[in-house]
Amino acid sequence: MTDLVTFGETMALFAARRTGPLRFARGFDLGLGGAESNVAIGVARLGHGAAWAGRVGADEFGDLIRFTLAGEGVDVRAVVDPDAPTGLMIKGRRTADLIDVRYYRKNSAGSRLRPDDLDLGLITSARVLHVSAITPALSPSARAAVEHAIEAARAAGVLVSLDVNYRRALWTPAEAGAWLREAVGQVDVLFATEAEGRLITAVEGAEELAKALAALGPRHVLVKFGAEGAMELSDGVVRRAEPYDVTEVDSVGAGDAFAAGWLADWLAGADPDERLSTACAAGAFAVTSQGDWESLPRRADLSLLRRPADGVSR
Ligand code: KDG
Repeated sequence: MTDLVTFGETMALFAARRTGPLRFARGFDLGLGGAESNVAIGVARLGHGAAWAGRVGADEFGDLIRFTLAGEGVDVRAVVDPDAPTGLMIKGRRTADLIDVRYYRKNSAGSRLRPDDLDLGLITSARVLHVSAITPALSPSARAAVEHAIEAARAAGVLVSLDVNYRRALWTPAEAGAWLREAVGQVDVLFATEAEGRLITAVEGAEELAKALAALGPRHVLVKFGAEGAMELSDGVVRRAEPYDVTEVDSVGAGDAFAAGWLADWLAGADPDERLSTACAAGAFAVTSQGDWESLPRRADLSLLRRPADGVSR
């Protein structure tokens, strides 16, 4: 039994060291990234049990993913696929402020995820199932896996959380919108940016959008404004959180960190204001260093953002 179960594709991540066109990058840092495994790491760092399921290739990158996640305390339920490679994500820095992500994931092991890969007993005995709308865009079998897991979790009374995480490299806004409109009625928690929310329902204004999304089913709607903070609509009550003042180095993964912070505090039974604040703090930590998840906070780190005037913690 674990607190949170999530699954999806995690890829080997090559991050260019130099700014400029990718062909001049010369050197790359090797790591890993995947929206759902980023959430699993974030939840584990904040003190809760987190399991991640997915498919990886029988290759060095698959080993990197399995061993790194296990090292972060995540319960890894990976299928090692001998017939497909681990997918790749290449992160370039086109300018100092513009990150350019490319995927090499078509027919990857992760995209071959299927319903049989999931341990339904693990899902139905958890407190939270977290999925992203990246997975249904990967392949018909991956889509079936998400739908199957949501159905099983709902039937067992497990909190179902969905992060839109729209990836235009994988599907069109119309395709994503059609899937999301079906899915949103099956989930308890929805994470979206304003633009992502409008894939589901074309309503202007963040508060009106959140209300329109909540009317479709989710009890908790989280609208993220990036560096401008976030808004939550839960049980008809709107809360807004100001952003933390940090220097942004790499914004990729901030949304996953936000979801991890929110879900960890939901698991902890935190007060809703504190829960939203933890979500924003986790998102803020995520942008402070290179990598999609490396700078995610532990509980003790959260207070560091209320930092001393000289910026030194002793
Ligand atoms: O949010 C960041 C993640 O999504 C990233 O680590 C992986 O982009 C990714 C994807 O599509 O899975």
